Amino acid sequence: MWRLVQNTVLGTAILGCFLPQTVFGITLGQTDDFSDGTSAGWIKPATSPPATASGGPAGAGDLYLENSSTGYFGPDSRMAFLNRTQWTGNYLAEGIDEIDIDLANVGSSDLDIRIALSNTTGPASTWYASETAFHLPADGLWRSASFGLTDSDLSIVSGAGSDPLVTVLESVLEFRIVSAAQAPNFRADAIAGTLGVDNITAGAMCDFNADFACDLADINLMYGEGNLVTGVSVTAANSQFDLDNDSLINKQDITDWLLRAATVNGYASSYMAGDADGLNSVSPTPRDVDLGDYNALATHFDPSAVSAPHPWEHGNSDGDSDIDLTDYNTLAVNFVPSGYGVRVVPEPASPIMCLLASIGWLMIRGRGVENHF
Ligand SMILES: [Ca+2]
Ligand SMILES: [Ca+2]
Ligand SMILES: [Ca+2]
Ligand SMILES: [Ca+2]
Repeated sequence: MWRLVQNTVLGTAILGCFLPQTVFGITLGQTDDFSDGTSAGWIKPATSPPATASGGPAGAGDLYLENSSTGYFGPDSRMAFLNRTQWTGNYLAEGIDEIDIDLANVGSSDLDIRIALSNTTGPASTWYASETAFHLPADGLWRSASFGLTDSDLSIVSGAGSDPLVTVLESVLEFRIVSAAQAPNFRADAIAGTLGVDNITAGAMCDFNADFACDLADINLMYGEGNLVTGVSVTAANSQFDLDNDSLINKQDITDWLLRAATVNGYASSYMAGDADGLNSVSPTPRDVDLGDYNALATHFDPSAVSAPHPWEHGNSDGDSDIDLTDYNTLAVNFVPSGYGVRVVPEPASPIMCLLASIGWLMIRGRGVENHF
């Protein structure tokens, strides 16, 4: 009996090593480019999936997905298609807060594209949809659209009050691309149209150089926009840096970036201002504000900004042109040489536990053979 229980426990532990740790597959940076000629899991439940066509944003030979709708009655009347496979899962854990899609309207009616997400499937579910549609004139030109996944980007359009947005983003089960002109909606308009989509990409707002990492290079790109203490006005060319959407790139955007980047990199708390050498670290690497950070600041101390520009790693935590007492005081207030944001992550199926369980299993199996039960 003891052996039965022990064998069962160990057997279960070993089995756990070989089962997928997550059921669904959303990952930061994943892209559907339709280059294999399939619809890549995008479907229309009542009819055939949309088909690929040639002539995407990269030109002749670049395959894209083309979805048509009739505008009349029946299953093909509405401009919508959806995914219940690789676009499901935990968007928050992956740090995904932006979906980028190349779009072309190859039909004859203007379209207004939104994304919609639910943590269950079907019309009775909680649905969030893009607050603002991406207007797509019927001119056949390819355009790059970004759809945010934050509270200010998405509105609840069904199941109001049942699940907050974070709950849905932690377990997305259906992802839709729809055309809905009048208001946020997970249901598409009945409209005669033909929509081309390509390069559907899961991105992060804190990634400014499109390498699907949020690190030192990105915050320094934000610094390159100008003096972030006085603030920089937003234009069409630099709007990606305005993370809080107040039309000014300033201190609050640095604060937002430090939190978003830490989330993408697996930390439960923000990077701290003053951590001059810490922004390229990824969880579980410890973070600190220590003498190393102080030395970086002291080495580059430049209150008159004679040697400007000063990037983050010089100890310039406020994003202006100097390294001065303000930067020093921030570092001093945040000084924590023992490390910050430390948390213990239980890993029941870690490789070491799997190895130990396997060894225990083999020992018991071996003894069982030897004793002939
Ligand atoms: Ca393509
Ligand atoms: Ca980046
Ligand atoms: Ca540090
Ligand atoms: Ca400064």
